[in-house]
Amino acid sequence: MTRCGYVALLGAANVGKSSLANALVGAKVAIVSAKAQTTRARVTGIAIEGESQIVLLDLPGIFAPRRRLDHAMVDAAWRGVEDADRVLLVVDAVAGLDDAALAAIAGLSQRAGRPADAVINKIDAVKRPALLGLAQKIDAAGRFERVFMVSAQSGDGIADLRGWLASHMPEGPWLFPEDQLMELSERLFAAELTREQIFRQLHQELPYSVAVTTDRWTENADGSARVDQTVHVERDGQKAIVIGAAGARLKAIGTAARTELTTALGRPIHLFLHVKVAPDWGERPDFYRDWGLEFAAAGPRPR
Ligand SMILES: Nc1nc2c(ncn2[C@@H]2O[C@H](COP(=O)(O)OP(=O)(O)OP(=O)(O)O)[C@@H](O)[C@H]2O)c(=O)[nH]1
Ligand SMILES: [Mg+2]
Repeated sequence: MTRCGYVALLGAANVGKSSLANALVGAKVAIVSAKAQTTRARVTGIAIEGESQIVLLDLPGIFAPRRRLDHAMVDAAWRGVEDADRVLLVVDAVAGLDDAALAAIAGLSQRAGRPADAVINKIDAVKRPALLGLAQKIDAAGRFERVFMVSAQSGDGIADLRGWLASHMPEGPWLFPEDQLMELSERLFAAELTREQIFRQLHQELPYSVAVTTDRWTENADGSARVDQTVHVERDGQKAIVIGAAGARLKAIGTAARTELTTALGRPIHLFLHVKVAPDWGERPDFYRDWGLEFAAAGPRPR
């Protein structure tokens, strides 16, 4: 008898949802950075435990949206919850139940009927007594079957959580081949790895003004591939920062992204980055469509 089901990772921004998805899968499927709102759209990672396939929906965080993209991100998070068999509310052990965490719990309580557990992540960063108080508060919400304590970073508690999820997946055939780790295309995954470096290497508001697309993917006879991507920025000044003095920043971004992509795909990749000013990318439906985001999530708005 096999089991297979969808598990949505819900929570505030930056609590470690993507890190947790990677830890549960045992491979990098989702990008991670120290900045909030790194994840912009649903990323599907696939974990296997015994006879169970656990399809993890890593989602954008819940936050107060302002731009059109923000609205589409929060909308994607709630749609992910609605598409899942089970929900994991992820809470940051350090941040605790802040406004965004409470908003996630409130929204989840409105969506009754779907079983949910809570996960306190980053337990490596706090002392034990603080954890117990937080676990009690989460438990008092009355919405969660179990409250787990884990560290996606150290791996502490991950095997327990995976085992629990595996035994609570609905009975049924596996939806993905055994060796498949994610549902994202190579082109989109490659764009994500470049955006991850932009979130890691550039600061203040700049990463939020950037989108990355893979424009061409050319297979070479020797098994390597040439990948051409565009880094879209909103203003000229941002283009200069992304490129950096004598092209140094763009080179560092490209080198790090290429290394990650080569490792993930297990073959040499030649990555070429182009930077383009596209002031309106956040208002262009094609950017949303590629990522499965709802362009009109916030309804039509005057420009
Ligand atoms: N100390 C510690 N840090 C962690 C742990 N898990 C994640 N982090 C860090 O928390 C930050 C955010 O991690 P992400 O996985 O990107 O968080 P997220 O919830 O997916 O964030 P968004 O996509 O922006 O909503 C990164 O700097 C991670 O390295 C953990 O178990 N312990
Ligand atoms: Mg994330």
